[in-house]
Amino acid sequence: MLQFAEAKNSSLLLINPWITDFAAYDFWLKPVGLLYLAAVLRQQGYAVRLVDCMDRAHPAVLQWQGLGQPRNRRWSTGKFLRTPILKPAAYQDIPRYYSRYGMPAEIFAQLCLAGPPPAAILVTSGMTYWYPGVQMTIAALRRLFPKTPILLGGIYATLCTEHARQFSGADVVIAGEAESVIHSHLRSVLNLTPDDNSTADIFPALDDLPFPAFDLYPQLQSAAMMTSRGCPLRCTFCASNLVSGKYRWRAIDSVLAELDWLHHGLGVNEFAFYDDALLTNRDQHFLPLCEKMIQQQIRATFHTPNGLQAKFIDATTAKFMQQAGFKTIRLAYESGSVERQRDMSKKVSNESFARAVTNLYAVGFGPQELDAYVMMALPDQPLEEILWSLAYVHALGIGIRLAAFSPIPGTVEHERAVTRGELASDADPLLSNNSILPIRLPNVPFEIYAQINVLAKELNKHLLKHGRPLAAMDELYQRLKSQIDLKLGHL
Ligand code: B12
Repeated sequence: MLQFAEAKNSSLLLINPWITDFAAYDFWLKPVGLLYLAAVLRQQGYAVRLVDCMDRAHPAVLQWQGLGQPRNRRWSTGKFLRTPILKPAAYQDIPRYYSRYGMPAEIFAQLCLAGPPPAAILVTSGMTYWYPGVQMTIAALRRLFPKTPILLGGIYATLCTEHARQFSGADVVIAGEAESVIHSHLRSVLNLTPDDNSTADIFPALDDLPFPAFDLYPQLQSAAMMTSRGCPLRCTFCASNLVSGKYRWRAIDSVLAELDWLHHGLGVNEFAFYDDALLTNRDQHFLPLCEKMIQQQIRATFHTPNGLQAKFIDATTAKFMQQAGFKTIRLAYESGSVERQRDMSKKVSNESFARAVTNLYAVGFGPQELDAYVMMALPDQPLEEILWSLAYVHALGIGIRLAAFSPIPGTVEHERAVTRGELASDADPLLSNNSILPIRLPNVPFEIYAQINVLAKELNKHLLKHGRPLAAMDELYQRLKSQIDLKLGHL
């Protein structure tokens, strides 16, 4: 048996797998969880290497495309490379192309083989319905390293653990946050025994964790940050409490030190906050953090792709966000139905939402920076509820981001869908893809939802072009409703 001290010579290969979906776009996508593990393992003496299939800025990927720099859109976002692939049987009726997104397979193989042979391979996973990408990645790794143990963790592994054990191809599947347990799993996989001083299994507080190992990227254009983990709310559709444990937050100085390292040390100018509840502890956490970011004059831009809770955006918060350099602000609205808002978790009301928008407008934000998530195809959701919500958001002068609902295993809505007989309890995780609208109303065809999507896009275009809404709320709602009624009449 190897001694623990020998772990210090063990080389580990960390992999962010390909995505398989109908669409995927790089909104500052980074495998933060895997990078935390990389940093912890490095601290414990392992030699770690990262191959991120979704790294658009990797020199080998750019060279393959004949590019010097990635083709970026606003704020270093951009399209992933796309390879059309056959649709899984569960998607045969969906009239859309299906693809594998990320680096070409030959580049992936080259990069995996470029270092010393790994003692073990750690693969992360994202959305549950991206599991075919995980399977493909693991199959490719098996061909390259037939005898090396492969460990799988991440969101799919956590929410669909049994499915992953059966179908992913990994040797070991580990659910949940793993900084505190990864070392003991590796010890057993690698047949290592601990040395006497090993404290690796003591659960680390967030501030004891090293910064996520972003320095493993050869070129970095954006980074994702987490100033907190978990969420105190229990929204019926959300799985945050199943994947992220209890709500807790980091010391501001630690967040600032990480920001400083990423910005001045690694040259990153675009930052996405991945927190589930960035504003919850506003007075002790977010506002003092912004204040220091402003004092330190960090010349970077900040984005909140995960929806913010509107009720916390008062005049001061809006002012601080503007001064600190926030450029993409997404608000969690979900639905204008008061009953639905109450049932979901009471996190938002139409009044608190409108107040947040007014406060953000007052400090100079506009449709370029602001949009709101509106959920579509929720259980028993009348079309009128969606249209009313769209009209409400647009009339306030901000963009609409339609987020189709899908029941995530382990959530209240999943349970409800199973009880109502709309979903099998062991349904294929592919059916949790929001693109396929798994819980749409039985008498409403797919085309109607597609049309609502088109209408939302048209409203957004109008707002960006003219800087003001197409019409006031009531008129707008009537217009949307008559357009959808017309379409329904034609079908
Ligand atoms: C940031 C985020 C995003 C980002 C992108 C994140 C990404 N890299 O893909 C954005 C904002 C773009 C996004 C979008 C969406 N998201 Co999102 N998102 C999150 C969020 C808030 C955090 C994920 C994260 O980075 N966590 C931080 C790290 C530290 O945790 P971690 O990755 O889990 O890693 C830990 C463990 O898993 C483990 N681990 C990880 N890797 C490995 C590997 C090994 C070997 C081991 C042993 C362990 C291990 O250890 C890590 C450290 O503790 C989660 C909620 C949550 N709290 O997890 C939702 C979540 C993943 N998203 C979700 C949803 C629904 C969506 C959307 C569909 C929303 C919508 N309707 O539009 C879209 C779809 C995106 C798409 N199709 O491209 C769902 C999951 C859905 C599903 N079926 O899987 C979640 C769970 C939230 C929810 N509503 O319940 N999302």
